[in-house]
Amino acid sequence: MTPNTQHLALPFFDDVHRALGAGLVHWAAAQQVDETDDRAACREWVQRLGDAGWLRYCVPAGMNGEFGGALPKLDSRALVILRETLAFHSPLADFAFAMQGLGSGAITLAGTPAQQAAYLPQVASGKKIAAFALSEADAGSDAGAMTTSAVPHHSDWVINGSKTWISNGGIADFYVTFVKTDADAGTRGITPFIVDATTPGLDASEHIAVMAPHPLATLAFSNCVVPAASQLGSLNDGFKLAMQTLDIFRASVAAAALGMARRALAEAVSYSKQRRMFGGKLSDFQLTQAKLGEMAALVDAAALLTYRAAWLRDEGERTGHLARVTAEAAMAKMTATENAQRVIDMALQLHGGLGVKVGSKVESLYRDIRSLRIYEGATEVQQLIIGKALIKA
Ligand code: COS
Repeated sequence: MTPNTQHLALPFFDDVHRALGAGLVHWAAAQQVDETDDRAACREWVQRLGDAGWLRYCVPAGMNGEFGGALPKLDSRALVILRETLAFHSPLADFAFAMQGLGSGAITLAGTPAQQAAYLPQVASGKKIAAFALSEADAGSDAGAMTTSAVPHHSDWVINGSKTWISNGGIADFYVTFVKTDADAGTRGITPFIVDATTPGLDASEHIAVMAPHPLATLAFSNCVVPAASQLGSLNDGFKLAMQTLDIFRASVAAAALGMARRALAEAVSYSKQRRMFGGKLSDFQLTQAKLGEMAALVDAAALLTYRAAWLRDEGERTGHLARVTAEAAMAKMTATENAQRVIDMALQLHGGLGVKVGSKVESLYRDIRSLRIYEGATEVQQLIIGKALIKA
């Protein structure tokens, strides 16, 4: 099944996005990856996405193309098109793509030229798998409450503590890890470090199994020594960097949800046109038409908010007036993930018994979508962000 690409004609997009979308649709439709083992499948997807050049959209090009990116800067609309299209085909392919961007995002935003040169080209080619380590058992929505710490030791830092729900945990080559460098300063005492997976004192072997397969692990840091050169950005300024990274990727989570919702709608339309019932087709009934109409409107509402958030950020980069797009990204993430859950549920209902049969597309989408309403800021966090922005304005 191939997605409709009419939305690429919207004025949010440029010709570069339209060409990207058209090429990607054909590539994605031709890919078949056995996803029985999520870790092996994720590695396979990273390799394929790297070989095909799609991961080049996860990093910027650099002044002379030295970082390997496809475009001069991280382009939110390209990320949106890639995630939407990949998620339509395989939520795991989308996940593999997205984590390369999220995991390296803080290096793109605040890395030194040496850090960028060491990591970004490898992320763009798929030779290194990236991860973003922010959450802890008692610091999920309240990210500032983290307790994993780094203390200076000679010219190094020593990390102790634990991170959890880390996507790509156990298969990543490096973890951008946010830790407390001033225990009493709350969100103003956090610094990220790039921790290579082979660093002694880092254990990523505790895998977490979730309802829709996706590599996740808990990371244990036990006197894990990292060099001063692995510090990312200014000391104690890491919370803002984490939030800036999320500002970019939250709109892309919205796009992933949108891709899944578009797939569910396409499956529902196709099924309702062939399913025989009461002497006609399922699509003949007004109840079915009303449901499909509602689903299409939920999808388009999500799409417009998602494209607006991405366009606003790109426009800020282009004009040099990069205002915060936190509230717009939050609206997109909240609406697209919540709407996708409803659309997928309605698609499943239209499939009747087949909808809950293991192996049917709507059954796997039903499981795939659920975590998107939680990760990278739960719906309730997005509501809080939007509300706070309104009060501040
Ligand atoms: N860009 C730049 N700076 C930002 C920012 C953003 N998007 N969001 C917050 N900040 C800054 C604030 O301006 C504030 O700066 P000052 O200390 O200079 O005043 C600082 O960061 C703290 O902000 P705030 O007071 O809003 O922080 P809170 O502790 O209240 O937390 C929420 C805010 C809940 C929004 C934040 O913790 C959050 O996003 N949590 C969810 C985390 C998440 O997504 N986890 C999933 C991880 S990835 S799977």
